[in-house]
Amino acid sequence: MSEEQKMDAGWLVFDPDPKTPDFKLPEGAVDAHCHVFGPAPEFPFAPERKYTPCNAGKDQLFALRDHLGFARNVIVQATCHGKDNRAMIDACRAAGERARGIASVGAEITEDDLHEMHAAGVRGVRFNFVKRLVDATPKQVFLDIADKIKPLGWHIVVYFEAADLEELEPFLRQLPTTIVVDHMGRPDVTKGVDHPDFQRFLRLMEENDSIWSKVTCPERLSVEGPPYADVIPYCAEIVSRFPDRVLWGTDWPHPNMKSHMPDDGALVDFIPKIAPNPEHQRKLLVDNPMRLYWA
Ligand code: 0GY
Repeated sequence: MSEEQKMDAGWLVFDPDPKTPDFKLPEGAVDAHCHVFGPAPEFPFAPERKYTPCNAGKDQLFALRDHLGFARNVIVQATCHGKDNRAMIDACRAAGERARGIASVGAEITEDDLHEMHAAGVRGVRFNFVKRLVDATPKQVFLDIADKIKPLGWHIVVYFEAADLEELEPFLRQLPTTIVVDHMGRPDVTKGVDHPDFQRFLRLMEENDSIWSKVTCPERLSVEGPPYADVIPYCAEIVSRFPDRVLWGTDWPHPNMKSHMPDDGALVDFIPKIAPNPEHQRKLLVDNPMRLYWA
């Protein structure tokens, strides 16, 4: 790794030896939220990045996929690579039909670029509103990108924090495609599911069939830490109310985790706690991601 791409001090590296999950994933399960970082010598991190992670390349991701029992991955462009989607696209190509991708693009993206990405397996773009991760982008830029990707049948992944939803809601209602919200819109789990911020998110899903949620990242949202019991009610509420519009993923290699690094096998064991019903498990892990990414 070159000198300027050394990982940040205090950065935790992903667990190299996760447990074999006790929960047996259904046949064809999809890890619908994970990333690749570099490796930096081949795929350098973006100059505008807000953090420098460890290297976590496609071979390590595919080994984790097989170890946990997943059939497929959805690889989401991480902010440390900015709008340079080469590492994600390289991983999608290497996985063949076993991976799909979500890209980050700018206003300059052309139809040809989008078609090339589609051929590699990309099926959506990510709009990020988390202030510690990205500089702000004018909403009109995102709306223009949305118009460009819509004809390909792609969707939009959005990442924001609960307190920002009120301001974002009119914008989200304007987007012309399916919208997938990362990590349930990051509820503050000390506040309870009845808190107005989480209720606002549930109402948005209730009123808009086009809005999906990833019921992901207990390790990121939890205040208590493993086994993340404080996050269960939030995920369980969304899964039981919107079983046809939920996705699950590991979030490997877990960017920006400073308190602890989760065991990815233990994260898989979290699934039956938030989706106890086997039919809901099948929708969450197989039917929903297949419909959105592989149809
Ligand atoms: C996640 C969460 C985070 C980071 C990113 O693209 C990213 O850098 O998504 C975070 O720091 O909360 O989904 O991986």
